Amino acid sequence: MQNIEIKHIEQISILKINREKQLNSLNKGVIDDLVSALSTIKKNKNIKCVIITGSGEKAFVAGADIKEFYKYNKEDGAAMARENQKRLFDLIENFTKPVIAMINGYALGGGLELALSCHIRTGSSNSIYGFPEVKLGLIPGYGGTQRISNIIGRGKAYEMIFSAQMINSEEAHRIKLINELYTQEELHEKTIELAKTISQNSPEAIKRAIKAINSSYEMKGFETEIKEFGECFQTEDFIEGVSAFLEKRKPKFK
Ligand code: CO8
Repeated sequence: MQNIEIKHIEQISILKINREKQLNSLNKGVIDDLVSALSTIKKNKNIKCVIITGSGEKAFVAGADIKEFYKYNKEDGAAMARENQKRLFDLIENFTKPVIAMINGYALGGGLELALSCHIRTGSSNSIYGFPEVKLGLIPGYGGTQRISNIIGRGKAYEMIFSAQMINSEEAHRIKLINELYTQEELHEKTIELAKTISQNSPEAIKRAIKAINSSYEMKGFETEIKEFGECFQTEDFIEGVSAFLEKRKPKFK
C-alpha cells in the first residue's frame, strides 16, 4: 500500500499514514488504504487490537486534503462526506476489535474526526487539536459534530467548533479529549503496552462490549451534518476560506 505502512507487534496491527510532507492529510488514497487494511484485519483472528497513527513528528492527520476538495460543489461535498463516513469512520467506530488513535502531532479537522471515531485516544506532549473548518467556510463533515459532544460535552464542543482555536495536549487531556497523555518518547511504547493489555482479554467479550457501548450512543444527527456540510460548498465563505488557505493568508469573511 502506498499511503499507509502496516506493522505488526505480537497481535497488534499498527497502521501508519504515510504522507508526512502533506501532514498526513486524508486524501482518497489514504482513505482507500485504511479501509482496505481494516477490512483485511477484521477477518484475521490473530489480530486483537489496532493502532492508527501518522508518520513523522509533526502531524497525526492535519485534516481532510483541502487541495483535493477545494473545487467541489454542494453535491460533491455531501457525497464525499456520506461515502467516507460510512466506509471509514463508521467502520472504525463499529469495528469488532478495539482501535486506538495514537496521536503524534496535529489532529485537526478530519484528523480529529478520525481520532474521535477510534475507541481510545493516546496523545504525545507535542500533539495539537482543533476543528479549523469554520475558517474554511465549512463545518466538520466526518462525524465530528456528532462524536465530539459525547466525549467532551456539548459546551466545549460548541467552543472548539465555533472558535476554530487549537488546544495543546494538556488541555486536551484535561477535557478528556484524549484518554492518556505521554511524552513524545513514551507515546509508542505506552500505547503498545495498553494494546497488549487489551489483547490478553477475551476478543469475543470485547467485540460485544463495543456493540453494547455504541448502542447507547446512537446519534441521529449524521444526516444533518452531511446536508449542512454540503450546503457550505455553495457559499462565498467557502470560496474565500479555501482560497485563503491555498494562498497562505488569513480569510476575510463578509
Ligand atoms: N490539506 C492539504 N494540505 C495540507 C493540509 C490539509 N488539511 N494541512 C497541511 N497541508 C500541507 C500544506 O499545504 C503544506 O503543503 P506545501 O508544502 O505543498 O505548501 C504542507 O502540508 C505543510 O503545511 P504548512 O506549510 O502549512 O505547515 P505549518 O507548520 O506552517 O502549519 C498547520 C501547520 C497549522 C497544520 C497548517 O498546515 C494548517 O493549518 N493546515 C490545515 C488544517 C486544516 O484546516 N484542516 C482542516 C481541513 S478541512 C477538514 O478536515 C474537513 C473534514 C471533512 C471533510 C469531508 C470531505 C469533503
